[in-house]
Amino acid sequence: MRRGAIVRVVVIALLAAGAATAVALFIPWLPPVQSKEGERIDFVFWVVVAICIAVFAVVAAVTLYSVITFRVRPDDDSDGPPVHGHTGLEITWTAIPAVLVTIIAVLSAVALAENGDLKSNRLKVDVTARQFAWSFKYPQYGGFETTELRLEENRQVELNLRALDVIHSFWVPEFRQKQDAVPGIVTHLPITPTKVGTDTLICTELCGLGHALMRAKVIVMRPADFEQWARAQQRKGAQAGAG
Ligand SMILES: [Cu+2]
Repeated sequence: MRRGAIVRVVVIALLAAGAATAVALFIPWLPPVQSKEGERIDFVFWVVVAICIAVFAVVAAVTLYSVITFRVRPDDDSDGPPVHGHTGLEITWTAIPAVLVTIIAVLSAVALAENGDLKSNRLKVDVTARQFAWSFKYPQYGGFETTELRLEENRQVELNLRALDVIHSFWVPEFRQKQDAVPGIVTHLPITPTKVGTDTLICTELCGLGHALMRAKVIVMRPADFEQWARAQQRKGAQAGAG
């Protein structure tokens, strides 16, 4: 390749990378992340996006340059030159993706392992999914039951999910993770909320006519507020039991 050609390919690649980066950054694709596990997932996601932008830029630049430079002239009916491959190029375009895929695999494995790590001081909540509602039990606080999920800021919760009828799936977009609730088995999901506020739990497995309405409020509270609320619920449950 002549120097002028290389400069042209690089300029097109930079323009393509710039356009793709703008699309990635200036459109709010994801809701704000509000859990530690979600932050790790987002990190892997953005690394993959960056790799995709780089690959896209190279492919777009070589394609556009070739289409413009090597297009056939009018009345040119001759055959193109016979090309039998290029060993150096083939090794390059096999080795680079192998390295990239390995990087993604390692980052994903580390994020998954860290996200599955259970802390000893975790809150435990038994989640029950049924057509078409969620309910939540707090076994560490006398086992009272609610229809909204209340969690503590910066304290890991281990959700133990059960389904009473068909497969449902637990999803809070701000927490990023999804976990199916499957009849007959108990599935688990650790979450560490990082922001006080209210989000929405959405069933993300088509589970019947009321699927679209199968939602519940998720309220992340300051530790002291959560403790106060949980103790109050526990006392109420104990009184109702005694009555
Ligand atoms: Cu459902």
